Amino acid sequence: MIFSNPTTKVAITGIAEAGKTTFLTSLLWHLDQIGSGKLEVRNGKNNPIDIYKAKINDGKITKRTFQYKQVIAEVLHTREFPQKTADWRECSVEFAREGWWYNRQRLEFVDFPGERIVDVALMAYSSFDQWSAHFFEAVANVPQLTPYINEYKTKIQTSTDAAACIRAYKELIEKIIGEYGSLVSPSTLLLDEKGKTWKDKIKTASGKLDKQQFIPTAVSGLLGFEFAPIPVELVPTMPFTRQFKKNYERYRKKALFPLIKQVFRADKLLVLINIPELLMEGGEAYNQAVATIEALVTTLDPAGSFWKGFAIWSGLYFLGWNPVPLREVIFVATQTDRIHPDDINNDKIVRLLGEMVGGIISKVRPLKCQKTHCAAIQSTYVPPKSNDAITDGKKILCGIPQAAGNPQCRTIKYEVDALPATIPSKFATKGAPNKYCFPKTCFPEDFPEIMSHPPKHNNLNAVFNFIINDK
Ligand SMILES: Nc1nc2c(ncn2[C@@H]2O[C@H](COP(=O)(O)OP(=O)(O)OP(=O)(O)O)[C@@H](O)[C@H]2O)c(=O)[nH]1
Ligand SMILES: [Mg+2]
Repeated sequence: MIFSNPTTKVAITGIAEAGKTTFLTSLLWHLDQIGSGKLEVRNGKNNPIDIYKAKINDGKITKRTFQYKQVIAEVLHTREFPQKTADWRECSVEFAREGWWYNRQRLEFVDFPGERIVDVALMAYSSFDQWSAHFFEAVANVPQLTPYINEYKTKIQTSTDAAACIRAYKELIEKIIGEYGSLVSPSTLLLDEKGKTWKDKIKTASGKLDKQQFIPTAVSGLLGFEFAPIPVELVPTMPFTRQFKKNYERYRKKALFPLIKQVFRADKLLVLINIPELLMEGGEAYNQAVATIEALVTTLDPAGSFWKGFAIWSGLYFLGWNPVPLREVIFVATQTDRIHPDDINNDKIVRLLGEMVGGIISKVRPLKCQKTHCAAIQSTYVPPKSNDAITDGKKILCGIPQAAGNPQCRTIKYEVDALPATIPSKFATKGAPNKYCFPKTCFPEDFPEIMSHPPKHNNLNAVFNFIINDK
């Protein structure tokens, strides 16, 4: 096996802000400094092994290369998490591995902007009609959106030109964008081709968001070749259907395919899921995250209908050729430093992850799937024994929460919720005082200042061991 495939291609996926780039940065930092012994590497039998002579990005450096040293330098300088990913980036790691006769192992990673993951549905839905139908199906699951959707349908029924329809679609997106990010498709509405986010585009000089600017700056597809969904019953009659179909095809080919091709080449798929944030955001965000991840994983499933259809169509299926190399999916609950270690040690976090992705795993069986948890950067700690009064269901952490009450960004003791035993069937509504609380954090005060001291992490090694060992 080692001879046949010494390279493992790993696609790092997950919805926006799951922590993909932070994970990659921390992992490369630890691998670069592997001699520091802060990353315990194990083989498939769970025995510790040594890896050495690590080379990162040893090939040709292109504009696509994830320049990890620059990212680390910036992190050290600013003492802030890496910047949001504007476009996909790749990097490679090669190292010698103890216990292998042919002892070099090579990994190739691709990191994506989370927004683009939502576009995977566009790959699965090869026609404009299917994509439109999918859009209306997805929004129908959010009853709060019904009046806006009805308004949109009425507008397009009465509009005679494509521009009016696209404008009506942007008006609809303007209403839902902040709350229901993963329903926004095509993803250029969230992050344009040049890597500018919708928030960047509408920010005023003083840093405030000017909502009036959304419609004039939003792009629904490629600039000059936009499209908007049309309800199935109207598709045959609308005068601009043909134009939208062409523009949709163009978007798929020019913008999407080169990017998604990178995910389709992966041997291993990492799906990072930020459970603390989802619990804080509530039921809708949770449902959308599950739906997005399901679309991603089922589309990539080598035995799934998408690929089977392609292989049968091309005759490859009967020759036994498998068009997708994907061997394994690893679901990772991220940013676990935002919860109390008790909830990691008692396996609650992995149980919640299992509850969230269990339905997806059963749909892609027999594809191998694993689950684990990780904090790529450990920014909190449990204060030494204290007599603090703890409210029911709360736990105490020490760190720098990005929360009201800590404007000076000092290390303080603060309360977080205990994780629930199961995913709640009903979440507290936004803004309610009993909403879950796991604040985002700043870098800890003891964050290293020097390159040779990679940051503290929790369980990063487990994810790495999953990557380098086949189940
Ligand atoms: N406490 C903590 N916060 C984290 C960690 N990783 C990420 N974050 C937080 O999550 C934010 C987003 O992290 P990124 O690594 O940029 O997330 P991403 O998945 O690459 O996001 P996109 O590039 O937008 O798709 C950061 O700015 C941090 O606030 C972590 O290990 N611990
Ligand atoms: Mg990123």
